[in-house]
Amino acid sequence: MLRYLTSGESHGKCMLAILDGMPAGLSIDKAVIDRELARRMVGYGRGKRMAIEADRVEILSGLRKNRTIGSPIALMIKNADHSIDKMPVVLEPRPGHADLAGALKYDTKDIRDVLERASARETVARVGAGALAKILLGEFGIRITSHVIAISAVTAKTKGLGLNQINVISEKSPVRCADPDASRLMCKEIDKAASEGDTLGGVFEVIICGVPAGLGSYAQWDRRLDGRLAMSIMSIQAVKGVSFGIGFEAARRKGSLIHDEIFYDKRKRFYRKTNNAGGLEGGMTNGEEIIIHAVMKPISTLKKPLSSANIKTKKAVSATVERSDVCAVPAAGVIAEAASAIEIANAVIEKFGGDSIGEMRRNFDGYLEQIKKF
Ligand code: EPS
Repeated sequence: MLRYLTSGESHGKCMLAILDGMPAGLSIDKAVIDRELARRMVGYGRGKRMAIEADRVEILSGLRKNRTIGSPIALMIKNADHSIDKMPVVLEPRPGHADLAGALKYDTKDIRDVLERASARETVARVGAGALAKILLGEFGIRITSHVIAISAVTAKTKGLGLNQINVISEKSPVRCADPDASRLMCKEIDKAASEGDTLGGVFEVIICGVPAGLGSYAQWDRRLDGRLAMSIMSIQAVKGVSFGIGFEAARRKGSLIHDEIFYDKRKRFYRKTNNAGGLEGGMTNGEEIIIHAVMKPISTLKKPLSSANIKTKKAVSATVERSDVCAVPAAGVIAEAASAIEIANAVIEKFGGDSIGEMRRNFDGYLEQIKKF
């Protein structure tokens, strides 16, 4: 079983992740983790914090000579801005943030205690752990990518683009969008929102390819892989919805117009011409690409704040204004890649055993043979 915990406050000393359950014998290149951390930092609409930080991982445990040994792996990413004890008291909760519910729940008179951990800074630790999961998946030819398909009302047109084109174009785009025209409009919308003291949300797509059929299971509710993936992505700060394949559009179409018909060819074996299911049927992968869409709400720190009530005086006030981002949808896609990498890696370990990479490879190759002969 692959599991992880994160620790750390936004302005504490560092962010930490412990990933437990990685097989032994896997080579880990620290530069690969740093590359993922760097991808999370960029994106048009990010705030001033990203100019302060230069996120780099330190691997504290779990490796010998850059190889996994079956031990839990501890990662640390230092915060350049670590002023937690000097940060001012916060009394005016932001609508949409964890501020008020968190203060009530943990019985604190300083919302700073809440926002320091609720902050999306936490995701730097998830991206670190996810990068390790991606390295493991790479051994089995499984690749994960993401791109932004909408920011506010601007929607990208990416129909007909292959995975490599999506990758190349979106990695060059300031908003990680594979449609250059939409990219420009998205940046304009972000500028407009910034000048109005507002924030913007959007939708991103995660694509997972090279996944064999049969990961996850219908046998028990908590083994359904779509459920696990949805939980891991829903738990990303500000994500409000997750769907697979054609998602909510399924409500409008008849069964005959949505289910992906099955064909057989001696060379291709079982295959589909469509992928409306998004690669998952019965809580299991079906061998097609996994397609996930998720919506991120606009960030709740507004430069032109909404109405609130002071938790000490109880008087009507404007919500607190913190340094923040105008739009973080491009970063959210990278975080969702990491979150889904951990879930897919967990399912791979579950199916193919996880003590050593050699054992996993034998089991994986044997299973592919079994499918071939089916
Ligand atoms: C973030 C760090 C935070 C914010 C943002 C994401 O840094 P600071 O609060 O010091 O500016 O930029 O977090 C939020 C928007 C939030 O609501 O928590 C990061 O590292 O991603």
